[in-house]
Amino acid sequence: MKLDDIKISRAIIERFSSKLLDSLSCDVAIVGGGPAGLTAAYYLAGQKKKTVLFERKLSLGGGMWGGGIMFNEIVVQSGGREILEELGVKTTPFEEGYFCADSVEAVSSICSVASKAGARIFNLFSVEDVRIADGRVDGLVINWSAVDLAQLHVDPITIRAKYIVDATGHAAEIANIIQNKGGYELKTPTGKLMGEGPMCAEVGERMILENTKEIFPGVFAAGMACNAIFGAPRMGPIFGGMLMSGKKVAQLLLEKL
Ligand code: 48F
Repeated sequence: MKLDDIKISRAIIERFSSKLLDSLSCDVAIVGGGPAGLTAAYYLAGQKKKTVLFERKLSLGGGMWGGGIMFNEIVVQSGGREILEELGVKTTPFEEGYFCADSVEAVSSICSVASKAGARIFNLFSVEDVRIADGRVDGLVINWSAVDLAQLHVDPITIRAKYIVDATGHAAEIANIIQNKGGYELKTPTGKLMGEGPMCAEVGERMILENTKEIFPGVFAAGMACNAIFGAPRMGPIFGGMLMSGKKVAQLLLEKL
């Protein structure tokens, strides 16, 4: 059989278009493909919820690839270990209560199980705005990341979602858009995006689970974005909180859907 270049092009265009068209309306749209967003996608898609995830970068995994200071090992506590094992990631006990995993194995495994569970994952897409109607977010405004990087003036498109997850990490980009662009109050004690505090693994990891909740009608936070929104400490290269937060947000949304 001779390979036809045009057929290859048509396959990509048709298959991608049908994936994107089928994602224009979904149960949950997750912004950010770091450990928290991917874990949430896995648990939601596994329960047959139509889950779409947008990641700005070429590769998924957010800050997990680099472990700590680019040493590609991650540390988790026992709650994080349970999730890693559920996701098929091998863990190695370090000292009592501390477990390690290879960050490359962790990221690639979580991507794989989330995708195989049925999450529709779109890399190279930036979420640049939200759609707000009747005081509730009901959609996302998306554009090619290349448009953003090249600072081109190209209008985006919109997708509809029953719920949105802000899993954008330290930047808490969706909360920022709601507050700074929309001028709305968030469901924080001050009504504002409170900003993350200095490092403290113990408090940061505890608070992240408390802070995994609805931050605006229709929008939930997961992962580091939670602590950035609620003024809690960062926790550095311990990743159990990210995984547990991703699982918790999925459980909260499963109760609602
Ligand atoms: O930063 P990130 O890994 O967030 P996370 O899942 O995990 C945090 C840890 O990596 C680490 C930590 C551990 O203690 O503190 O930082 O909470 O992943 C966030 C992802 O979201 C993407 C971004 O490129 C990254 O891969 N992202 C951010 N804003 C947007 C976005 C956006 N507007 N549109 C699409 N993707």
